[in-house]
Amino acid sequence: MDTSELKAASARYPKPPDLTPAYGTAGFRALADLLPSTVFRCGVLMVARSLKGGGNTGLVVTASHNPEADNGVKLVDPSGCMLEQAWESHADRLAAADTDEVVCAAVQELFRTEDIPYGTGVVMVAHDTRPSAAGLAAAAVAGVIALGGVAIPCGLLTTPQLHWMVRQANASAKHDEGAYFGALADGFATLVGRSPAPVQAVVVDCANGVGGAKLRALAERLGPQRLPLDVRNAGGAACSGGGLNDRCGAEHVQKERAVPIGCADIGVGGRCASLDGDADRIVFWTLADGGGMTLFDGDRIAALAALLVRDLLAALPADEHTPTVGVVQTAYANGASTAYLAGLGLAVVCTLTGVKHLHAAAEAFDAGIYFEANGHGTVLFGQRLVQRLHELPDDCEAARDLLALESMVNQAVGDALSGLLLVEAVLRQRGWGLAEWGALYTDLPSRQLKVRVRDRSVVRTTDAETRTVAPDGLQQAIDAAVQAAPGGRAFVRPSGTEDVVRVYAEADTQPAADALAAEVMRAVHDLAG
Ligand code: 16G
Ligand code: ZN
Repeated sequence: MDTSELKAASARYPKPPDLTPAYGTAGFRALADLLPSTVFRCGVLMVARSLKGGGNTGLVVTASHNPEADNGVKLVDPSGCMLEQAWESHADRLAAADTDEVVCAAVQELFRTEDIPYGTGVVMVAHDTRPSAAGLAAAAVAGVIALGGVAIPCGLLTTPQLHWMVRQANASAKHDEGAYFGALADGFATLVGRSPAPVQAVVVDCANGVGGAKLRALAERLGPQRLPLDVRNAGGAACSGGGLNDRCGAEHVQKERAVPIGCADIGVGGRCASLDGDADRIVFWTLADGGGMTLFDGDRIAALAALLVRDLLAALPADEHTPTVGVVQTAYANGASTAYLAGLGLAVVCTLTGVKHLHAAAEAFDAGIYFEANGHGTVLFGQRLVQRLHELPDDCEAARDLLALESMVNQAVGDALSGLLLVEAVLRQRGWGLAEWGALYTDLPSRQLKVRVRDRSVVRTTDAETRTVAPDGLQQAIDAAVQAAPGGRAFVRPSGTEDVVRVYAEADTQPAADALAAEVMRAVHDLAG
């Protein structure tokens, strides 16, 4: 393999000497200024992945809900899903190479160990709205070209849009942005039928990110008569004082339970939603009578999705194979939501945090619903079920609705725009408002805290992060604290995206949940600090 071109190109993207980038929960993230070498090398990597997987791959420059000065890169496999986990170590090795020679050696080693055929890999490259994003996307393109690949510049896209496009492209299906909006809008139109649109527009806080412009385009495609939307914090000229993810967006709303900026005029009971900076998460919220916020998080979206899927599958004609349905959550799912889903008679599975883990577990079902409490999730339909739905007669309404759902809900990854339509469709079909949605179950009071420690990797977990195996004594301390709290549950895990250990606690009352979280935090300080 002649690596002279790669070496010369790599020299134009030198790695800062002290930087050892690590592929985190969903890719690389750092201050944007530190990232050109990492992104260049990811471009190189995704050419190799394309050659190995025999299809287009994708790369999107974004740091999701992180502050505007940060950036990052998310990598898309030929399936449209996130990069195969076995390749994360290849990404680490390449990103951490100290010299251009080591970069070339790492690439040669990769081709050898993975037995990659030589050829022309194709990488679709997109980016979010960060000021640093276009420059970093150019670094990715340079990386693609340096390994003899073809880069398809896709410009400004939400992360889920790029995942969707890669998946469609490799299925030789239409994969332009118009096709994406069409899939979502047509699916929604079928699901809501002729039922009248709500009088009150849904207010959507777009975190001043890429979701703003994309939601506007989707709204236009849907038409106000189908779904009236009031788009806020759309970025650019419509930016209401804050920058990207600054005091707004899904992460802010879910973690702080605070009304986003630009939404101060929202009245009690208004139906609102917040996206994150790259529009792969959505949570709903409203203002309660006393002024407090009521949050409708990913767990609650999963409950609506589960009701819809369960009922539609039950309405299909009997078949010798009854489709399996499962809901996948993480340890962060509120205990009340887990109990509710189990009560519906559905399989409920708990996995590690991070979409890649939930997605993989959901694929085991004919219909797999997964949502993280933070609002990232989707509904996956297996091949066998989709084929059966296509074979059923045209007048089978349940089959028609399920196929509409499959088209509306991004099959590659969680998508805030799909999530918005999913919630609206289910509420509309049932004639429900937020009150009925909220009444499905009552959340157990919970508290999340972060602890800064010297080295968060000393905390090691097992059983889908619900228990710790290190450091010594920590799990015993957590068990003792949980025992003392009525209805208590608590766990800790090292964050995959921030230099902190996260603490989660829930209990029968808010003071008890707060006290349990504080007690567990103390134990982390004492034993892992
Ligand atoms: C990333 C993950 C998200 C996870 C979060 C956990 C994807 C696309 N995103 O944002 O799923 O909930 O990390 O962050 O996988 P943490 O490790 O800092 O708690
Ligand atoms: Zn995101």
